[in-house]
Amino acid sequence: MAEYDPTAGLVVDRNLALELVRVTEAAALAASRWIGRGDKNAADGAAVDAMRKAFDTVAISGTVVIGEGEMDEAPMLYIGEQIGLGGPLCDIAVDPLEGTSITAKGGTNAIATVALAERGGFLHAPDIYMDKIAVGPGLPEGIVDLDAPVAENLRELARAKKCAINDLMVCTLDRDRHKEMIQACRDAGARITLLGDGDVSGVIAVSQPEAGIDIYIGSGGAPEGVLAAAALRCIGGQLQGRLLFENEEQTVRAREMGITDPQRKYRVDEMAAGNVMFAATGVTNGAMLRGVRRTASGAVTHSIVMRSKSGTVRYVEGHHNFALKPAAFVA
Ligand code: VTB
Ligand code: MG
Ligand code: MG
Repeated sequence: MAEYDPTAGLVVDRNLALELVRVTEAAALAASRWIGRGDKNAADGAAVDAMRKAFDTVAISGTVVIGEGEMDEAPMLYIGEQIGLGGPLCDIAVDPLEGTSITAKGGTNAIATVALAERGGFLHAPDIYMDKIAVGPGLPEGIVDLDAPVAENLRELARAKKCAINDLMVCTLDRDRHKEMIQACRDAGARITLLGDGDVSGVIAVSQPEAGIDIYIGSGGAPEGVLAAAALRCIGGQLQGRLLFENEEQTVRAREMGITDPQRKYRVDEMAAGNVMFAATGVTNGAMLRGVRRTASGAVTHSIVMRSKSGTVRYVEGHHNFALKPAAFVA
């Protein structure tokens, strides 16, 4: 008989985090076959398919709450889908290929990503835009705010970081809708990094000192906001998010998903509460992760995995041997 292990409950937890890496590795490997081939839907489909299969080997009773869409529009990893082998009840947020266009063009920063929370831990964000503002750890709560003018946010941040505004690096998606905000940052004297796609890693960058990003500002996918919040729960940092409703249909849909106050500004712990885990694998090279590299016999993957409970962040380099395990079965 096995000896009594007072940390047994934790062991399940810990192992689950590493299991998630297998899931993101599988999606990244599948997507990597489509890098630069100009077909973002094929890349996305390959990632979704591989991730879905990989979940079949994970010992959870998971419900997809942030997924590929509604049941009638997404065949796999749709919202409400039950996944996993059976095990602890949990909610799952996925973006099997965050950066489909980047992948199709062979650009930078595409990742495969997953987050896990205890049942009820994630905001059930509809697939609409979310306004986001994020800064790294160690700053006073509320130092920046979605409702404050850009110049004021930058001034406060520079003051707290004891630097000049022109030392600050802002990160945002390169979109026409951000024109005014970008101009306001430039007028205030800050520097800016414009991303083609991929605001999950853009937001996470604020909490990675080596990324050199001081603040993320701008609107992107709400599901991506929840995934980024899951990561920040583990590594610290502030993210404020507010859903952006463009029409009545979206408001109604959100109400059905339990969102009663459309104006609400969500903090990290309101988007990703309780015990949370986050994993991502690079598809193409980025500031956070290296992309999938093909070798003569297989591929090398680079992943990050973290847990809110311990705050431990691990980088995992996976060397996959396709002679023993073809890419389709890497999970
Ligand atoms: C962002 C970005 C994603 O969607 O969330 C973005 O991180 C927002 O939508 O990679 P727009 O492209 O319409 O600006 C993606 O680009 C695609 O999911
Ligand atoms: Mg996606
Ligand atoms: Mg996405």
